[in-house]
Amino acid sequence: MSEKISRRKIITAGLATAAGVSGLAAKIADRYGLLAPDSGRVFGAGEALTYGAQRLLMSHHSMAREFNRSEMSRQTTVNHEHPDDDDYEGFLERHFSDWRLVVEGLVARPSSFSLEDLKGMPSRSQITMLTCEEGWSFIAEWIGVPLAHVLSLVFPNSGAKWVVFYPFDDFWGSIDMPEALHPQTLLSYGMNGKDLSPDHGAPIRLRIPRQLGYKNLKFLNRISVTDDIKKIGDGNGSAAPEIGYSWYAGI
Ligand SMILES: Nc1nc2c(c(=O)[nH]1)N[C@H]1C(S)=C(S)[C@@H](COP(=O)(O)O)O[C@H]1N2
Ligand SMILES: [Mo]
Repeated sequence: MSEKISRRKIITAGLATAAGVSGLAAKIADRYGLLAPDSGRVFGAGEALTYGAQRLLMSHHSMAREFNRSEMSRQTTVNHEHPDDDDYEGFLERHFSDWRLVVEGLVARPSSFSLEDLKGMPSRSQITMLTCEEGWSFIAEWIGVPLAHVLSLVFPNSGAKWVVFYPFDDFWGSIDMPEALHPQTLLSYGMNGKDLSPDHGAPIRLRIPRQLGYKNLKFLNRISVTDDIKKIGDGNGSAAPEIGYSWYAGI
């Protein structure tokens, strides 16, 4: 762990020095797809370098740690309860029987899937840690369908670079394709042997154990694939930068 951190620091420092000298690092980072969407902001240069350094260090297949059953937390924590929203409350009352996840954008076959459809797809269970940026965490078992599988059903265009998530609240967000196709990135419908509770994100949430809690978007409604993240919202890739958190939240 400490070895990884020091390697990361060295690379970040290297890129930072290059940036300080010529501003070339950002150009190179952009050229190789290593620039985070919010890199134009105040903390932008640093964010670009963190994201870039992690992308250089980690192959797409480096895995978040998975735990044993005996290491699961006795209690789970909720941060941000389910939305106080008429549409959401309606779906909840009807046990999401008429809810459908819309998957659209730069794809050959825009589709929508019911909760039953999603539960019928190949599933993956993983015992991982959810870590909130506020300083708490818990270990639980999440089950869901790999996002990669759902994407394979809609045929993203070869130019597709980002996957954007729209929940029932305003906390929209996005991830890049390597993260979207990672085997541990799930559209999760169950936690600790039960359906996801509303406060933990029903009907489905993004469960992305390689990134901090706030990237794990709950209460999903729609997913869109795009090649141009700058056109969405204020162009920073998610609602998080608007409240001071970086777009990229790799652990
Ligand atoms: N749609 C939506 N997703 C969200 C949030 C939110 O406010 N809205 N909060 C995030 C934050 S900050 C954290 S730490 C986790 C918490 O997940 P949990 O409530 O299941 O512990 O959800 C994330 N996903
Ligand atoms: Mo969080």
